[in-house]
Amino acid sequence: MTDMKDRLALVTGASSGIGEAVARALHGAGCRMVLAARRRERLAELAAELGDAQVVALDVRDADAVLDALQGLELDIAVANAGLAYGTEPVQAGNPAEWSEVVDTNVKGVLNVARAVLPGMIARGRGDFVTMGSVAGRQLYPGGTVYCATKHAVKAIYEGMRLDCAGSGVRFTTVDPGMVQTDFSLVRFRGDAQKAAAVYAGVDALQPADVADALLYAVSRPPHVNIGEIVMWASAQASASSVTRRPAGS
Ligand code: NDP
Ligand code: 8X3
Repeated sequence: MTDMKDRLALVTGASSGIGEAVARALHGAGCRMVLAARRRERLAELAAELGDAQVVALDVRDADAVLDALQGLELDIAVANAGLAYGTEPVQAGNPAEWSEVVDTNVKGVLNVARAVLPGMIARGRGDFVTMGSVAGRQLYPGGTVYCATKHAVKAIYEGMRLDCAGSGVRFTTVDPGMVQTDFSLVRFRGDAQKAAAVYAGVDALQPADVADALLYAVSRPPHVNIGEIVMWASAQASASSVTRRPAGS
């Protein structure tokens, strides 16, 4: 493992779930943290707990705000993790306002962060840019068309950035998990806690710390090694649409 001490690391979506766990893991490995998301108070709580983290309240959909907030930072690691889904309705019953939020966050949000931080990394000849993809970027499932389309786009952006930055010294990694127990489903089901809980019923889903552990492995390899793609599943998940659950009550 490469020494992570004092590396400066940005995590978007650090106010919850996977991003929060990634921030804890990177901080635990010695990184100085920049925590970004919209909910400033949640970031402030995490920063207070970590002791020495910088808080950046931003909406990744706002290209100018992202550029203003991030372009001066001398980042060693950037984790473009912020993302969400709404609903499981088929396209023909979809809500264009929700499509816009999901596409703008999951796709343009990654591009906005990349535009802000890659020039500095390229100038310094090093850096890790990590995208939080999903198995939904590799497979489709019923009710997931728009979300899956955004995660397919994230995979394309990961591949494209590797080509755009070839020879620069910047490493690119996409971490693509299956089901992870977070607030993702609560957001997806627009606050319906019962529906959200049903997603994880009877199955040992991946936990945010599992994803953080894999991501930490990738960014802590020696400089000549680039872990490109990490696909990880709960052991009970065979595909994006196949989960084996324990019978109720067992
Ligand atoms: P959470 O809902 O727990 O976290 C989502 C994070 O994204 C929050 O910190 C939220 O912060 C942030 N976020 C959302 N919209 C914006 C925005 N416009 N600007 C800035 N930050 C934003 O879900 P997860 O931790 O599960 O999701 C994190 C990532 O992991 C997402 O990209 C998701 O697609 C991906 N993923 C999730 C899986 C799962 O099963 N949970 C599986 C595979 C991938 P705030 O609201 O404060 O802005
Ligand atoms: C989020 C989890 O199951 O919708 O990527 O693909 S899932």
